[in-house]
Amino acid sequence: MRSDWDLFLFPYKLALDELKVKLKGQREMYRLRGEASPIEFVTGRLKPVESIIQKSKIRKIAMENLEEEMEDIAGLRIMCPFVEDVQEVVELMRKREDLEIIYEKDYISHIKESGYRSYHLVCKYPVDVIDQKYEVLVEIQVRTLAMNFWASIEHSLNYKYKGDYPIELKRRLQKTAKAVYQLDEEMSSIRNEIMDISEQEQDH
Ligand code: 0O2
Ligand code: 0O2
Repeated sequence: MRSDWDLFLFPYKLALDELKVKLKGQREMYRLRGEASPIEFVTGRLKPVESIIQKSKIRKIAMENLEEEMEDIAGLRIMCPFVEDVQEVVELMRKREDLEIIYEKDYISHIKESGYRSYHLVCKYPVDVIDQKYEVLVEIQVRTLAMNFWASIEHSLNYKYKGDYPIELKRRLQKTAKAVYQLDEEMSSIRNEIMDISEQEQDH
């Protein structure tokens, strides 16, 4: 058991704080250029110590291997207005020189059975702490506002069944996920139509 959790978690906290500032900076740049930002807002969370301990037991991760084997101690979430923005944000992340992407999981093309959709990037991010350098793992989840609405509520309902819902509830949650998917599609379609009309007006 570790007794130095605050010390252990500090580089992860620093990584989240730095990345939030950088991503909010990117959003501000879009605004200053008068362009629509693919980033609506950014949140971050450190995994609570109890959750780290619980997950390490379930996944059989030894405490001394947490840094290498637990990928979501630092979690960053980037919310996008439109579904096309998710790919744009992923491209922005791929271009960053301060971030090394280890692997990606596309739960938007490959929707989870629960109905969950999001694009995950597991990355390595370097932080300097006085006389030490760390490379911490950060899990970045990129999703639309609508996907976030669904995932946040489904997550909050999950406490009782831990994902193992009775079939009827599972079916109803899948149905709400489908409605969210249709909402994203329709919003993009409306946006495209408005953009087309604006372009036609400019041509005349
Ligand atoms: P800004 O410039 O308005 O984004 P923090 O440490 O405060 O940066 P934390 O603890 O990681 O953030 O997450 P928190 O406090 O839940 O939310 C982070 C930012 O996302 C806050 O903005 C919130 O206002 C914003 N936010 C959260 N939920 C929503 C939402 O549903 N819609 C919108 N548009 N924004 C949301 P900041 O950081 O204060 O500043
Ligand atoms: P939190 O912090 O409470 O959100 P692992 O990451 O090791 O747990 P796995 O299966 O490889 O395991 O990860 P996965 O499924 O790629 O991503 C895990 C995270 O994605 C979860 O973190 C959730 O944030 C989110 N997620 C995945 N599936 C669902 C789902 O069906 N519903 C919701 N609401 N979120 C989902 P945790 O572990 O829940 O931690």
